[in-house]
Amino acid sequence: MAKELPNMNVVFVGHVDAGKSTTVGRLMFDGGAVSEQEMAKLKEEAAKHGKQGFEFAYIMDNIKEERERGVTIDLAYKKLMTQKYQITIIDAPGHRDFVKNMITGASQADSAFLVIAAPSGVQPQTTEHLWLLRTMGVSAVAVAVNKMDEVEYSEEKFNAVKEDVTKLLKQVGYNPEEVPFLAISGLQGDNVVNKSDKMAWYKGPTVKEQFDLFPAPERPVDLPMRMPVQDVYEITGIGTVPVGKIETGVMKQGHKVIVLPGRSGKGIEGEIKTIEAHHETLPEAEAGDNVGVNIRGVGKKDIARGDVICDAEKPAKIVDEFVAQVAVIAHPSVLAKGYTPVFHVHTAQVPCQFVELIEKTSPDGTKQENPDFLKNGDLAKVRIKPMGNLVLETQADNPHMARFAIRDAGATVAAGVCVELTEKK
Ligand SMILES: Nc1nc2c(ncn2[C@@H]2O[C@H](COP(=O)(O)OP(=O)(O)OP(=O)(O)O)[C@@H](O)[C@H]2O)c(=O)[nH]1
Ligand SMILES: [Mg+2]
Repeated sequence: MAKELPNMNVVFVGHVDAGKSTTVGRLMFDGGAVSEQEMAKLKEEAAKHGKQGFEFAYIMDNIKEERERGVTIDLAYKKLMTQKYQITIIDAPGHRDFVKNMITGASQADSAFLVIAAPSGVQPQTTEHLWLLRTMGVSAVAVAVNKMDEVEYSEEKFNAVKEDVTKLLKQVGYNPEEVPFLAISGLQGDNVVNKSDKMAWYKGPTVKEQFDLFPAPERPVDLPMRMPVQDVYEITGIGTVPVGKIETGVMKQGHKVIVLPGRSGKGIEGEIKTIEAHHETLPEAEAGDNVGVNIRGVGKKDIARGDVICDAEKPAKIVDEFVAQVAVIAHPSVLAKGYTPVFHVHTAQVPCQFVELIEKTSPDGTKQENPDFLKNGDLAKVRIKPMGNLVLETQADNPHMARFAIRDAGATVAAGVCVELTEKK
């Protein structure tokens, strides 16, 4: 049998209306996955809702409310084969009300396209999504400057957007030299699958070609097995099936595991009975795979979103307190000791309190010990206490389980990584 191509999960993110769904829809249509008839039907439906131009987005936006409003609400997935990879495309919503869904999408991704509309350039969720990609450990990013048709396919406009985004990339911690910029029009089909004949100045890849230029995802199979639970289903004939992405390690049938914190808060032990991906039963799965599992000894009441299925021999810890490096991205005022926002760590959401501000570095480079407060642009070392049971690891032990985003009042205010922790006894 021919060796299967490696899997890669690619998320499309960016501000609302940047054209993410349209670009993915165009990719499907020009790639032959959607027929002319189907396209004509979608066009008719878009017109019926007064949403002319949304027909390509409708390929991805299937929910009634999404089609009526012309916004993506939940994640949508599509498969695509390239020369090098089996790609799973994840189309994320850009609207600020649905950032939670975007975070889930980013947590499943190896690589990302940050889509920006050329006429509007960098927008609030452009910045927020880039920070979240970084936080969720998505290391390979490409920027698609979309709607080039609306700016007369101007190289000047493209370069202006590129300059702004380059600054942003540096701030967030990406090396701009490693981030390709694509000039495209999802709606018109320029440089999506087919090369555009309207931008002679553009020498870069198409979206389709860019997939194969992303580095092969790193699969941390040597670290202990960790699978944060995304959702839990009850399936007739099988039983309780937690689903999620294996972040690190290898999972096998018969594997002794512990679900942390689990309903008890102290962990629930079990044994992997079945592993399933894409309706196929697998003897084993590894880091990077999105799977559903059935665990002997673990029922519906024992496990929920935010729990982590761990190797029982080398379990993660439930933390009492931890020290983190935190970057303040967008807070309306200042953060001080006692601040208790919600932390998004892998798939968990737990309120945590800032108990000590140890030191900070301001954007101008000045350092201060025991500062009274933190504000936008500050990088700080902070001692934090979870107000519930939280599984987290240090950057040194397992970087895939160490990052978090801090959200408050519907916005991402900060992002960080755990550097030290003490275990809850
Ligand atoms: N002119 C032009 N319009 C575009 C292009 N791409 C998308 N649009 C239009 O932009 C609007 C939004 O497109 P979507 O694909 O729904 O945008 P999105 O980024 O998926 O939006 P959300 O998922 O809601 O965040 C629609 O009216 C599209 O027709 C493009 O390349 N050129
Ligand atoms: Mg969309």
